[in-house]
Amino acid sequence: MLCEAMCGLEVQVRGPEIVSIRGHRDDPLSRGHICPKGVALQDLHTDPDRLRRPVRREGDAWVEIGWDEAIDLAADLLHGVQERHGRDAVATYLGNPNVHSLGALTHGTSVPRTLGSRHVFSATSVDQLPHHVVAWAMYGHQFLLPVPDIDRSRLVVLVGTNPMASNGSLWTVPDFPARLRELHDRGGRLVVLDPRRTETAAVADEHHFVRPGTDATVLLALVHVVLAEGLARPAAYVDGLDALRLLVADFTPEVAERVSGVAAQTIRGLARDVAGGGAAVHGRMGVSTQEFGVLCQWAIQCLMAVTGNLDQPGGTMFTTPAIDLVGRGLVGRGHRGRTTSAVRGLPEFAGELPVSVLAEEMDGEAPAIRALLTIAGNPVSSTPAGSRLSGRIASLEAVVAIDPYVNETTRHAHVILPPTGPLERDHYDLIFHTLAVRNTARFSPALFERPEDARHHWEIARDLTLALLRRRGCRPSVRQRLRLMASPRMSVDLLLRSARTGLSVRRLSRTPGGVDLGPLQPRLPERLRTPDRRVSLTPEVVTDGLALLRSRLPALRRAASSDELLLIGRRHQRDNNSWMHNSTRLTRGRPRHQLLMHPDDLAARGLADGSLVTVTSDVSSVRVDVRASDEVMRGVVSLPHGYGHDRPGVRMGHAVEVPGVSMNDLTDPARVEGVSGNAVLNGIPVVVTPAAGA
Ligand SMILES: Nc1nc2c(c(=O)[nH]1)N[C@H]1C(S)=C(S)[C@@H](COP(=O)(O)OP(=O)(O)OC[C@H]3O[C@@H](n4cnc5c(=O)[nH]c(N)nc54)[C@H](O)[C@@H]3O)O[C@H]1N2
Ligand SMILES: Nc1nc2c(c(=O)[nH]1)N[C@H]1C(S)=C(S)[C@@H](COP(=O)(O)OP(=O)(O)OC[C@H]3O[C@@H](n4cnc5c(=O)[nH]c(N)nc54)[C@H](O)[C@@H]3O)O[C@H]1N2
Ligand code: SF4
Ligand SMILES: [Mo]
Repeated sequence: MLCEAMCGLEVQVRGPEIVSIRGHRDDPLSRGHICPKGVALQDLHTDPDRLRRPVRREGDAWVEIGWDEAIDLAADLLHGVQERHGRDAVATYLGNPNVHSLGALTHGTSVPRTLGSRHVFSATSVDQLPHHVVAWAMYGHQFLLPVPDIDRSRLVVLVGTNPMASNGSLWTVPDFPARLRELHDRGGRLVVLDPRRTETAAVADEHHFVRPGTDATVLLALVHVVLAEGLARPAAYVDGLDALRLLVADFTPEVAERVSGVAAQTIRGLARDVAGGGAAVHGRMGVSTQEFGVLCQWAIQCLMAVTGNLDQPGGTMFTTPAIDLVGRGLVGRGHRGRTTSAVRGLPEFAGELPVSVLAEEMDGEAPAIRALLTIAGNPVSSTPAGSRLSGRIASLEAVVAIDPYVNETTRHAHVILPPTGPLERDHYDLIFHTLAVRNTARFSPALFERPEDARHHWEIARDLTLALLRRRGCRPSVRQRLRLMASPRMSVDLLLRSARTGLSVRRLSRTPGGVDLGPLQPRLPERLRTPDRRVSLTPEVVTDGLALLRSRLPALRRAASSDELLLIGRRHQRDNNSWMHNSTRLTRGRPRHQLLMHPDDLAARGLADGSLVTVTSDVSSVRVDVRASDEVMRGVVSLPHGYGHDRPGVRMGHAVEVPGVSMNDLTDPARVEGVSGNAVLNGIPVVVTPAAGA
């Protein structure tokens, strides 16, 4: 429940105590795997700093209040702002843990829907928005995201993703290390492209450094080679091969080499290898949260489609989940540009605006946004120019949070509504079964009953929705009432039964490890949601972005030979975005907050390993200790995000010895991906100097 791998866990309890947490051997997907974060659920469960009852802020102090009072206060605050300034004056930000909470998915969105503001934001636009835009443009649905069928692949190519630490993303691949071993045992290979020699690169057969933000040239060159050498063998439902050939004609391996540092020879070899079949190419954070994120995701989809690896065993495939979000229309197909942000005019996608505009919409004499509701989110730590955003949030008329922690953002809240923890609630993974390497289904009933004075996320959402409606003098429709009153368990049961797979909550409860529904199956063209059930390789919304890349090539080429430093992020297996830093289990050992820099770059600046340095971007500067490491390529420095818990009042991060800094104090909201508006979090130009007074 903490990451996308959705491992089945076996928790032994004695009364209210947890005795042990282990991987569940009978889980047909995770096969007994567990990582340190899974074990740390115990620390989360017992953490005294985790809120169990609602709190209201009085100055700098938090006062516990009852649930009725808290819901009323939250509704009064949000409704009051809407009465005074209109519906759009309240913004909602939905954070990452929403996708890991069943109740948040079944009920949570009723609150922003009821608020009816166009200012809805989420962690999607600091993460995977380019994937959704490309899936929508090529396959007709934002959630038609193919995943590498690693269990049958011959070749896996990973670009800007580090599953040894992250356990996979938009790719539910629990126990990646074992699956990689099996790939190797079959004689298969793993190739990694990353500006850092990551934990995944270290176990790969090949690792190539790539200069941050230049992957699009490499990926387009791969497509170029396949088409130029006559290696294309697309399926019959694929259109636009000739148009694609023209579009990528100038993206030769030589052009890519000059800007990215990846040898033309390597690109040619890799293209031929991918074209040989049984190959899956997957790109994640590193190629999503960068300047050309949409072009990167598009090039990867084109590469898979033209080489015939799309929808084939061993290639990239679509799932057949028991609860089919796409097939049953439970998630909309997506749409783009129905509204735009007021200040910069960035387009919405699927009803959300890019979070990079959040702070600017709070600016000025008559700001568009006057109140903020965060649901399982921490935008001050997770989105660009966090410090600046923090200042804006502090001056809002109303701030409400549904969150179990006083984090860098919720410390500004007027009231916090904390939901139950992951071991106190029922769980069925609606999202990640849709992205898994094997079709399975699992229902996990709550391990502990929720305490009398605690509330589930779904109950909070239900009560807040009803309280908001009451203030407007509205009554919920019968359908709305039914939907709000049905527990998540009932919703899942209904969805399972109506899918006619023979599954139900009762049936799944008999097999706690989960039910195996078999390997991934070819699903195209039936599963496509494009009007003509065909795949267009050249959707204009995407290919229009090529002009910008072309115009940036000279600058990228110059930068490649300059001494400019580019900042990239980093995830550690025992970090979890901006939270879980209260767990001693996860934080003990060597500190992990430092800036990594290549020894040559340190020497060139006269900096000593371990010294305190100032890192300055266009937005801000931070002081942090530097660690020499040839893991990062020359010209690249790396900081993890989610650190810097020393802001006043924050009750997260007490287990980390050195608070570190928030990487997002350096990232720049002005730098967004051109098509989607997704934040650019990698490849940030920075200057590193000795810290004054150090
Ligand atoms: N520079 C940089 N920035 C990044 C990234 C990066 O790689 N580099 N990664 C980005 C990515 S991929 C993501 S997803 C975002 C994450 O960004 P966010 O979603 O904004 O932040 P999280 O750190 O996940 O914070 C989640 C909050 O949810 C709360 N929470 C946990 N469980 C629950 C629950 O069950 N219910 C409720 N209501 N609350 C809960 C936690 O207490 C915590 O306060 O960060 C992004 N920011
Ligand atoms: N332990 C742990 N697991 C997690 C999380 C966590 O915080 N901790 N977060 C979860 C979440 S919300 C998500 S979204 C996933 C993310 O899952 P991943 O995408 O696998 O995670 P990252 O470690 O951010 O991997 C991004 C990689 O891109 C590289 N990179 C940076 N810039 C570039 C570039 O320009 N080009 C290329 N080719 N590579 C680049 C980085 O060096 C890094 O290795 O992880 C999930 N799992
Ligand atoms: S890999 Fe992810 S799902 Fe599995 S135990 Fe770790 S945090 Fe949980
Ligand atoms: Mo994420």
